[in-house]
Amino acid sequence: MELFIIAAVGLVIVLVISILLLFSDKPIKHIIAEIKYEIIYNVVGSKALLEDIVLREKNDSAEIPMGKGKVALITGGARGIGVEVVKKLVERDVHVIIGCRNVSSGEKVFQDIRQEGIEKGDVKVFPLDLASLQSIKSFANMIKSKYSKIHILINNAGKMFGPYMETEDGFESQFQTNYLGHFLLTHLLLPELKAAGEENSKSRIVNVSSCAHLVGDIDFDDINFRKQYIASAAYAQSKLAQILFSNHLHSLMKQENAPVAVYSLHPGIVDTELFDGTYLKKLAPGWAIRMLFKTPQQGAVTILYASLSHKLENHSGTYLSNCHIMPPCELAYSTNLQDKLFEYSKSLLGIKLFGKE
Ligand SMILES: NC(=O)c1ccc[n+]([C@@H]2O[C@H](COP(=O)([O-])OP(=O)(O)OC[C@H]3O[C@@H](n4cnc5c(N)ncnc54)[C@H](OP(=O)(O)O)[C@@H]3O)[C@@H](O)[C@H]2O)c1
Ligand SMILES: *[C@@H]1O[C@H](CO)[C@@H](O)[C@H](O)[C@H]1NC(C)=O
Ligand SMILES: *[C@@H]1O[C@H](CO)[C@@H](O)[C@H](O)[C@H]1NC(C)=O
Ligand SMILES: *[C@@H]1O[C@H](CO)[C@@H](O)[C@H](O)[C@H]1NC(C)=O
Ligand SMILES: CC(=O)N[C@H]1CO[C@H](CO)[C@@H](O)[C@@H]1O
Repeated sequence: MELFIIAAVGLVIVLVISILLLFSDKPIKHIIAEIKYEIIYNVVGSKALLEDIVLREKNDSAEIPMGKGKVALITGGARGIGVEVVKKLVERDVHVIIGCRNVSSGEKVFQDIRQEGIEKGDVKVFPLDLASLQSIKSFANMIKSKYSKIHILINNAGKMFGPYMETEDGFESQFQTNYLGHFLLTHLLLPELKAAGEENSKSRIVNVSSCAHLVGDIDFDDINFRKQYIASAAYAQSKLAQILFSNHLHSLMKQENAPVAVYSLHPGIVDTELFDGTYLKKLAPGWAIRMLFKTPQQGAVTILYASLSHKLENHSGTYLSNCHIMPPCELAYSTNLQDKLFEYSKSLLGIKLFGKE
């Protein structure tokens, strides 16, 4: 039954988009590329949905240990999956820092948590807009002045699709919000992460990527998609870049013998506002989405697992889905591509030594 709904919804979306595109005034090459991406996304998405359905119940009961004394920083903790991550971390007695664009919405999240009667933990909210390198630097300075140790960094904030847009720094907005902004944030906070880690209890960097990385590639000649913008290709590129970076950073930390573990993950296909404005939301009936997608609470589980589970202590550098270590795509292992992207990102940001200044 679920298989049938997934196939039907996917087919309708591909058809409708193909028809719409044929009537648009885009060049035929662009139309073919968009349709190709649409088909591949539907295949990858359907596979991920099935995986979630098969594995989801097991992980609703995933064991998440307490985190008393730990400080966790999450980007985008005031909406979507992030809210549920914050709530569960506070329940586990963690001190949570939320970086988000609207500080009062972050504070509202904390009020709601206290109103639910959860007395443990704490939440502090600071302004962060990943679409502004200046904002990221101010945010990091603020955090560094208040905290000497950060045990968990959760790079969660993200943006999907949408019309072509460049940030104030001149980068395609998904590339900067999902990848480059987190690259800079991780660079700036690495000293505090290193300070918090211990030999047998490493600090952790958790990158919320996506199964969409499977269809991604890195286009160094046109990283901002100025020549031909395909929103889904740009999203996939940004999510692949996160995983490449995770893997590279893992090697770097190992070389330095630094007590920092890194994980990247796919949270599942989750019913959040991330899909607002997509054809999926416009065409698929609400009941089908509720039946097939994870709730934000379920989407938070793998992130919490990566943040706190003892079982992962010796598994830095892995990619998780449904609390399960999974192989990412072949490209993610390419050390050539990892190195190239790492050097390229450093040069874009004017960073000489990563994590040191
Ligand atoms: N939902 C899914 O099915 C799915 C699947 C795979 C991966 N993911 C990934 O999971 C993560 C969370 O997604 P979600 O589903 O919770 O999406 P969501 O409900 O749309 O929330 C997105 C979050 O990102 C923040 N954000 C966006 N742009 C930002 C910016 N410029 N600066 C700071 N924060 C910004 C938002 O904060 P504001 O409140 O300031 O807007 C919000 O907290 C994303 O990385 C997404 O790619 C989601
Ligand atoms: C910020 O969040 C608060 C609380 O959720 C909300 O009332 C307000 O409208 C938001 N402001 C903006 C500019 O979105
Ligand atoms: C996570 O990805 C960001 C880019 O999105 C990168 O800057 C950061 O170093 C990565 N961290 C890890 C541990 O992979
Ligand atoms: C991780 O590896 C160390 C060193 O080999 C070992 O002492 C420790 O018990 C391992 N931890 C877990 C949770 O497996
Ligand atoms: C923490 C936990 O229980 N994770 C489980 C999620 O589902 C997979 C697949 O069944 C299990 O192998 C994991 O152990």
